[in-house]
Amino acid sequence: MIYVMSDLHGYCLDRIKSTLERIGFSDSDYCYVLGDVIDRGFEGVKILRWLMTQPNITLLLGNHEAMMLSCSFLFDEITDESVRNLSATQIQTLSLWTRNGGKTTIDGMQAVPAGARKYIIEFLRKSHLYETVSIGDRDFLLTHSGIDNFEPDKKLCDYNVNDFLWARPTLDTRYYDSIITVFGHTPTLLFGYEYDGKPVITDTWIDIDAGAAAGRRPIILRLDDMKYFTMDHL
Ligand SMILES: [Mn+2]
Repeated sequence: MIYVMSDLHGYCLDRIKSTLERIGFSDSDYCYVLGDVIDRGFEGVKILRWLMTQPNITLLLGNHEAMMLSCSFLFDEITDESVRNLSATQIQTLSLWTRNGGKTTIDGMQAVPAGARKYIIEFLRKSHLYETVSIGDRDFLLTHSGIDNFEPDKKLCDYNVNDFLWARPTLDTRYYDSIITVFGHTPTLLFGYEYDGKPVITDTWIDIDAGAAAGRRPIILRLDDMKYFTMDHL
């Protein structure tokens, strides 16, 4: 069976693992994580390192991983001189990331050996922006934020990277008629209090961000039967 989760934002890795165990996630199942595993919470780097070892879990990039990648200049070797030599653009990029909760990830990266940092960055560089999966006769497009500047006939490869990372769909947004677009990024609560802790499911898309960035518990959705599970408590 195929599961999706999103926007873990440094949620406790042990709770993620215990939830997967509780719901019976096995080697023959597959899980996609739709980005934003890092920042705000404390265990983002730990989650990344765990994901790197999971053969049946795939990470797609979120805007937070993209911000981390654009700050990869930080992770080579941090010395007084390298900090003094940051360019104005690098300082701006770094400031955008720290304003978005990047501090916990920077601390997490500093706590791992330089060699391991290199592999984490490599892993993110190889991660994709979207993925398509089919279950029976249903097709799904998985991506972090939905699709900005959406046009039904436009090819996926013709979109701008940021269109998959920073979109803010509304309840009126419609994507493809015959492919369900699944994403996170916008906490479902923002669509109305009735969606608190639940996915939002419309005709053409599903949002699964239950709001871990604001201290809520993430959810895992099983695409085969649309059953969702709330993660174990911290
Ligand atoms: Mn996001």
